[in-house]
Amino acid sequence: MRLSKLFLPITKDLPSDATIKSHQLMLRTGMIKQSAAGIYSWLPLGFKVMKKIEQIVREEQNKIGAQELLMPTIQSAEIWKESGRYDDYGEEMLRIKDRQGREILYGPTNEELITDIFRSSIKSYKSLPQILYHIQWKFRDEIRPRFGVMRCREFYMKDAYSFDVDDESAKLSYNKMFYAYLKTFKRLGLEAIPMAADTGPIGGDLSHEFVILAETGESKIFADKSILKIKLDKYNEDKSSLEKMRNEFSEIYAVTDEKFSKKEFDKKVKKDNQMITKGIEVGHIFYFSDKYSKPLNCFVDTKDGKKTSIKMGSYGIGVSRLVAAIIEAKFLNNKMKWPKSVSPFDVVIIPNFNKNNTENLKKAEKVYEELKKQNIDALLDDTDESMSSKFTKHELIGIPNQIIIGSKSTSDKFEYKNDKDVSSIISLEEIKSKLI
Ligand code: 5CA
Repeated sequence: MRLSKLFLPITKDLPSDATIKSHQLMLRTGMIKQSAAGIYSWLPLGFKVMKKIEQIVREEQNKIGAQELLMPTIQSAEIWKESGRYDDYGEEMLRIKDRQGREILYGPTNEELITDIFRSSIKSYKSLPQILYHIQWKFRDEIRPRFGVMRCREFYMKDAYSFDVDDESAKLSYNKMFYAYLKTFKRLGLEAIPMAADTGPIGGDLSHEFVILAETGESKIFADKSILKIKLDKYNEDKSSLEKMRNEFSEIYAVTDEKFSKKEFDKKVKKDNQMITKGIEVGHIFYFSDKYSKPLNCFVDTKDGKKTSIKMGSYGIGVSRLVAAIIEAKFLNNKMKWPKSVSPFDVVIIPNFNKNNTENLKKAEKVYEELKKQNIDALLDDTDESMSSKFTKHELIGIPNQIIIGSKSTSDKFEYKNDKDVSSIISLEEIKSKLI
């Protein structure tokens, strides 16, 4: 993509409510535009990052055998009345009447709808276990939407639902998801800590929030620092390995606000190992057994000919929130740096040229074409701004690799700067090998 053609409405005008870095940067670089309170349009740069995150989330869900489907954003009120949550959910639910006067709603989550899909088709234990997921917009009429896409009203979420015949097998589904989450966040360049959490309006008694450390986060964290040292590499998807992994995490104290007890914290964690800080909740998983399957009559036949209610869990990741969360976690010294896996472009090519001397631009065009052939997604800065204003702009956008074509480059070597800002003069072949 040529920068001169990219729809990138960079702006200096920030609204007064943009108080945190990610919100400011996403508006400044034209990644998003607010369309109403807590409702945003995703412009090309922001949309590209979100789609990359979505794809990583999808790949890790598929790896544990979860199957993707797509449910609508609009749901009928009927199933929510059946589960008993229609009244309980309160004002966060956006309730609508269609022209026939029928009650419908914009889904804040999908436990009821997925249970309805399941109960009409699955009748026997032989078809279990199953994990289904979708990646879809949700709406919650938050009292105080704030921090841009971090806490908004319309947001993009991956929500998965597991269906098992008994508690033991349901626990395996929970553990698989726990593992998939840790792997997903790692691929996104994030260190997410699983914290024992409250279940709120979703229900159940087993739940973990996945939280990344950030001063601007809204979740309060109380943990033993040693949780940061657990290595995931030694585990795999086998049942026993997953159980060991969960045990290793469970033995270490790490809880959110609602679960916190000072007495227990002081008893279990030595003073110098205590970590009290803030974080951003990027994922949340729940096991609630038959909380929805029972009222919604979702039963299967068991091996010995009896009927049992299906045991269910649900598992969310805030895909749109992650875009902001990654910015909060990675922003350093006034510079933005996207992790390679979700960067909007692999590399930016910055030639130093002007109207009277376009030699470097021509070189840059050649490099751009070469990279394209290798499927390297490059952004070519072909605008005729000064080098210093170009650099400022690219620090803001945060593409982790730069090829600078100016006084330091020769006929076949170019200045290359990596994500750690280390600069070297190397050939295009060498640059390519670093980018692939
Ligand atoms: N049904 C369950 C699991 S699928 C559920 O809805 N869980 S949740 O309420 O915890 O939401 C899942 C994730 O969505 C959260 O961890 C968070 O990352 C994201 N999320 C929730 N509310 C918002 C919001 N208002 N704005 C942006 N992201 C949100």
